[in-house]
Amino acid sequence: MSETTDTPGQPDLLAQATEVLRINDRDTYTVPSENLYPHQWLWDSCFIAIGLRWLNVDRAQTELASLLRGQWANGMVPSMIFSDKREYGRDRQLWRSWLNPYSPDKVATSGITQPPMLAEAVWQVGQQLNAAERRAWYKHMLPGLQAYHEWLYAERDPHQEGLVLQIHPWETGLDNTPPWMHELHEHLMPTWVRAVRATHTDKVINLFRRDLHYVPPGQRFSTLEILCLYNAQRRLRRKQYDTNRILDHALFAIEDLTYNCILIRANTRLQEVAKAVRHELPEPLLANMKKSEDALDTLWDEYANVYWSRDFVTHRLLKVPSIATLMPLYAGTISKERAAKLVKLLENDRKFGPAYPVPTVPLDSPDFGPQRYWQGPSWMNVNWLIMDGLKRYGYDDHAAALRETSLEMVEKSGFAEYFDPNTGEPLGAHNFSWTAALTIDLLKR
Ligand code: 9WN
Repeated sequence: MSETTDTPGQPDLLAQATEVLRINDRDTYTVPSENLYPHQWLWDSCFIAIGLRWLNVDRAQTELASLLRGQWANGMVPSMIFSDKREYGRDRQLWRSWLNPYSPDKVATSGITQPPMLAEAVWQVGQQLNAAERRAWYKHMLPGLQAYHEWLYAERDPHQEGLVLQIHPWETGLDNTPPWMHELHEHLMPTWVRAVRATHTDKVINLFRRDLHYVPPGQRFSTLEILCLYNAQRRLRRKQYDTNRILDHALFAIEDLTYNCILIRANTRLQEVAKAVRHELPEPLLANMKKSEDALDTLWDEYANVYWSRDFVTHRLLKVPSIATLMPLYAGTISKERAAKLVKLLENDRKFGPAYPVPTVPLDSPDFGPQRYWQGPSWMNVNWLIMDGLKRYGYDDHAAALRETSLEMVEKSGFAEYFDPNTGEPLGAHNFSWTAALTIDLLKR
C-alpha cells in the first residue's frame, strides 16, 4: 500500500485504519475481517474502495474490478465471492453456485446479490483520478455496471413497478433487520425450526456456529433465525437461483426500502459515469430508472409520515421501524419537505438520537436491542450513507455532527464491526474493514 500523508489532529487514527486494511488485504480484494468473514463481499468492497482511494487509487480500482470476476453471465453481481483456499470448501459447497448455468466457470460465488453500491464506489474512485485515467476507469467498469442494473430490473422487477425485490434477508446487507425478521417470525418459520424451538435444542446447535467462536451470542442472530436463514438459502439453491422458479413459491419477496434507495442513488451515479464517457444508456434502462424514482412515492405512508418496505406479493407495507426510515435521504430524490420530516426523526432523542448515533432501530421500538447486530447498534457504513444524504439536502451541520460522533466512536473503541449506540462500546468482529475504510474517507474529505 502506498504511503499516505497524515491529516492534522488525527494521525494515529489514520495510521491505525490503514493498518486494518493492510491486515485484511488479500492482494486483489479485502476481506471484511480476518476470521469471521474470509471471502469477498459486494457492498463491503464498495465501502472499502471508497476509503482505499485516498491511500492507493490503483488498489481501490482493483478492489472493485475484482467484484466483476464473480459477475454472472446474466448480469448479477453476487453478494459473495469465495476464497479458493481448500479450507473453505464447505462454504463453496453450501452455495454451489455452479448449479446455475450463468455462474462464472472459475470462481465460486453465492447465488444472491447485495445492495448495489457499486456505481457509487466506481464514481467515488473516479474522483481521485485525472481526466484521462477517469475515462479509462469508467469505460472499464461500465459494461459490467450496466449489465448489473439491467439484470436488477429484468429479474427483480417482474411486474415492472420500478421497485426491485429481494429474496433473502442477506441481500439487504442488514441481515436481521426487524421488518424482515417480523415476516420470518410471523409467517415463514419452517416446522422443523419450530420443533427446535419447542425442544430447546438451539443451545446445542450454538456449539457449532462459527460466528460464535468470535462474537458473543447476544451480538448476533439468534440460532432460530440463523436456521431459518439457512433453510431459506437451501430453498434458493434447490431452485438453482433461478428467480422465476423462486418467485413461484417464494419464502421471501420484499421490495426493501434500503435496497431500493441505494439503487436509486446508484442509477444517478451510473448515469454520471456513462455521461463522462459519452456512452448512451439504453432507453429501457433509463425508463426503469425514472420509474424507480416515482415508485419510491408509493412506499410513503401519509399517516405515519415515513416510507416503508413492501411485500412484493400482497403489496402490504411492512410497518416495522428500522434504519431504512432514513435511507430516502441517501436516495436523494425525495422532496425537501419529506426530507425535513425524516431529519426530525434523526434529531429526536427517543428515536435516532442516542450518544453514538445512528442506531439501526429507533430507541423507542420494541425491537431495539443496543447490542443485537442490525437491531440497534450503530454501523459506520449506515452513518456514511446518512451523512451523504444530509449534505445533499443542505443539512451540513447535522452531517458534521454525525461525522464527529462517528469518529469519536472509533477513537474510543477501535474499528469494530458495530457499536453500542448508548455507550459506544465495540461489538461484533474487530478490525473490520469498512469501519476502517470509511474512517479514512471521513478524515480525508
Ligand atoms: C451474510 C460481510 C457481511 C456484510 C453484511 C453483514 C454480514 C453476512 C453474515 O456480513 O452478512 O452475508 O455472515 O451475516 O450483515 O452486511 O456485508 O461483512
